[in-house]
Amino acid sequence: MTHFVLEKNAVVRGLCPHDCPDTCALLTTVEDGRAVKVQGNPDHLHTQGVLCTKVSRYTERTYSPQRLTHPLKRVGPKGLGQFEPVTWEEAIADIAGKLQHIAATDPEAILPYSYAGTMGWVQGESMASRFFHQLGASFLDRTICASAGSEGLTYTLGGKLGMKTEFFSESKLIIIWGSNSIASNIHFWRLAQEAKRNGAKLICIDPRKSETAEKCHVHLPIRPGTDAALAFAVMRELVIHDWLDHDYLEKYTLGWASLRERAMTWTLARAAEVCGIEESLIEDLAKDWGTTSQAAIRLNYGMQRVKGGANAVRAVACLPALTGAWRHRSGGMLLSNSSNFTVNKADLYRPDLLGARRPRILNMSTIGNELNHPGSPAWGPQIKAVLVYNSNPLAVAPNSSQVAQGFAREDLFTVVMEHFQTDTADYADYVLPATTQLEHWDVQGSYGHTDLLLNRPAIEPVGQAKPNTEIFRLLAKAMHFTGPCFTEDDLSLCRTAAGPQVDFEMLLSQGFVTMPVADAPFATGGFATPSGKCEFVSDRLAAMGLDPLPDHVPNYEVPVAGHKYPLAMISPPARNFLNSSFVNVESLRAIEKEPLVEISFEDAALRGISTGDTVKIFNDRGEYHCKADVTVRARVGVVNGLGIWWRKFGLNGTNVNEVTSQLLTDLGRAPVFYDCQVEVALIKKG
Ligand SMILES: Nc1nc2c(c(=O)[nH]1)N[C@H]1C(S)=C(S)[C@@H](COP(=O)(O)OP(=O)(O)OC[C@H]3O[C@@H](n4cnc5c(=O)[nH]c(N)nc54)[C@H](O)[C@@H]3O)O[C@H]1N2
Ligand SMILES: Nc1nc2c(c(=O)[nH]1)N[C@H]1C(S)=C(S)[C@@H](COP(=O)(O)OP(=O)(O)OC[C@H]3O[C@@H](n4cnc5c(=O)[nH]c(N)nc54)[C@H](O)[C@@H]3O)O[C@H]1N2
Ligand code: SF4
Ligand SMILES: [Mo]
Repeated sequence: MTHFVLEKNAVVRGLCPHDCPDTCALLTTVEDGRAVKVQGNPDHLHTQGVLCTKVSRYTERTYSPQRLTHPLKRVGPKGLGQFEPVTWEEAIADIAGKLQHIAATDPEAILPYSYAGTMGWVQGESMASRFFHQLGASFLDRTICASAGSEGLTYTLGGKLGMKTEFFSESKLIIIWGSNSIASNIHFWRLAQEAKRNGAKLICIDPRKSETAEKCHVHLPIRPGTDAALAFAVMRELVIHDWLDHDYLEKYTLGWASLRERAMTWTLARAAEVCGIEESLIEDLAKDWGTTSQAAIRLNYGMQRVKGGANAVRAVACLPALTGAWRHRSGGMLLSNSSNFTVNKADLYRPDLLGARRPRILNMSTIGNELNHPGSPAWGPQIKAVLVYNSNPLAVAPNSSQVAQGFAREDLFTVVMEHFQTDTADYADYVLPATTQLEHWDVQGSYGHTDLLLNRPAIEPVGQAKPNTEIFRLLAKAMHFTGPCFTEDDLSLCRTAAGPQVDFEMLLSQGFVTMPVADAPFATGGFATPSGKCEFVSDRLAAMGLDPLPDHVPNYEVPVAGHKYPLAMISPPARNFLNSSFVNVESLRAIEKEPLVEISFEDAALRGISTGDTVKIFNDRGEYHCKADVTVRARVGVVNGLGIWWRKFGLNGTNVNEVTSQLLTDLGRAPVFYDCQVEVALIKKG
């Protein structure tokens, strides 16, 4: 283990590991071995000394009386959360024995399940990957958040690349597209405010009149899943008014003639009908985009959680090339910057441990189906064991009744590594207490900016908690996996992850380093696509038998007059939660109060619903009870079921994912959380 002595009194440099584009630099004040304060590092450009409300309460979360402090073994029925404490030795020996027994028949019956509870490269997939590679377990396709948009972006721009976030402060037009920045990207909102003070116009495109939408100059409340239609109508306007940068189009793009042809079919009237907004809003949007130099789009993942999510991202990603917005450092677009970081995968994950084996890949987004699959020669063995870390699938995966049914299987062996007794932990055979960011080492990049950060432990582990890495080292040892890669300590893993190209000494002393990224990455082309151009048309997609051009792909579930589920439901996050993290932090839950659905005055009146009433949201997949909020935040025909509450805090023991489906996006195999038709009915007044 790391021979590293923690100081009893210190201010310790760290990083916020949550799934958030801001990736803040933290300063934790430690007094007498106890963390008393967590603040933003004022020396870090992107943090500017400020944290969101959630993480400012980090000590409350860390020292919560509900923290898991010792290993637990299930003693009651699955799902009820009845456990007794056991020693680490007993837990590890039993888990290793069970896994060995399953692996003796077929290691692919074992599945890791993890996502972004921590985005750290070390406490994420480092020792864990080595362990599962050696074991030969099934692979997990980590699609639950961003893979549709990421693929769309990658086919068009060549990678998860875009504007440097800091230059949005100089933009003259910012379109916030499918993002509630005030809730989920607060440091970007500060930049947008700065731009606004310097005269920039802010436009928000979002079905919900979010906290962000109401503070922008213009809000386009489009129907969920219609962003590509909007983008095409904008393109057509750009053509008609010749707001195009012909030189840029010619030199740095591929397939303009074909894209133009498709765009010309999207009249204002056609797009207005599909998007459910007035023509003039689209006309004005196009004019602003076409006539403002230094125009920028902050796209975010909210708009790709629908059937056509990847195509929508592709369509929007064409817009900056049409007008040559990329020529300016304060123009272009940003969805994600994560391709600027290169995790040293070969050394960190050690895929070589697989040898000749090529285990099957199972999709985390359809875990409900997968856990209930009996196994078949084509599909492979039935899943017999799941090891969950950094994720809470019972709450976050779609179609939860199926997920719950799967995890309730008596013949399934489930291990959950967690900070808290989550909905998923309630179904575990063993719950293992994990350390938080204040208690372990890590290193990671960001998907919203271009700095790499290091996290030092500030305090000793709370109770008997152990880092994920240590849990996998212990399991590896118990399963007789030998070799130095199974004993590498966490500080060394940080070094391995960062790779040789990073100045690790600077990372150690300063806590962050900036990646070498050009200020205006595509000013003169240089896209990371095979052609080096912005690919409106993709030969790679054509080779896969897919449409080489972006298109408007309608939702799976669309409102049909007279249909029994007439309302579209989106389920963006509540501001004070981060996915299902923080829901159990009492002071934050007190702000969000109760699970609720936002519904328009018109839709509420039709159903006799008033604010504060208890309602049910339902469809053929299930029903979810919550409180109604009759509000202008919801547009007619769309309800907003704010997420992601723990099921056990729900009024009927479910959450919003009870009604979402396991269907997948056009590209990227991602879930379609915001492509979901429901009905809402009154249960109880007041
Ligand atoms: N406070 C807080 N911050 C978070 C998170 C959190 O849970 N809470 N989650 C983190 C994670 S995991 C991620 S991936 C990022 C997500 O970052 P964002 O993608 O910015 O996520 P949201 O804030 O959910 O914003 C999505 C917005 O998209 C809107 N939307 C829904 N459907 C559509 C559509 O079809 N078209 C358009 N144009 N808009 C649509 C929603 O109403 C919502 O306001 O945020 C991260 N930050
Ligand atoms: N309906 C609906 N569903 C959604 C979404 C939506 O908008 N609507 N958003 C989706 C998105 S964008 C995402 S990213 C997923 C998020 O899904 P997840 O990544 O599963 O996110 P969380 O719900 O925050 O769960 C993370 C868990 O990891 C734990 N954890 C944190 N750090 C550590 C650690 O160091 N070690 C261990 N062992 N555990 C740790 C936390 O305590 C927490 O319980 O949810 C998706 N689900
Ligand atoms: S959740 Fe986001 S905004 Fe909040 S501290 Fe972490 S990185 Fe910063
Ligand atoms: Mo996410």
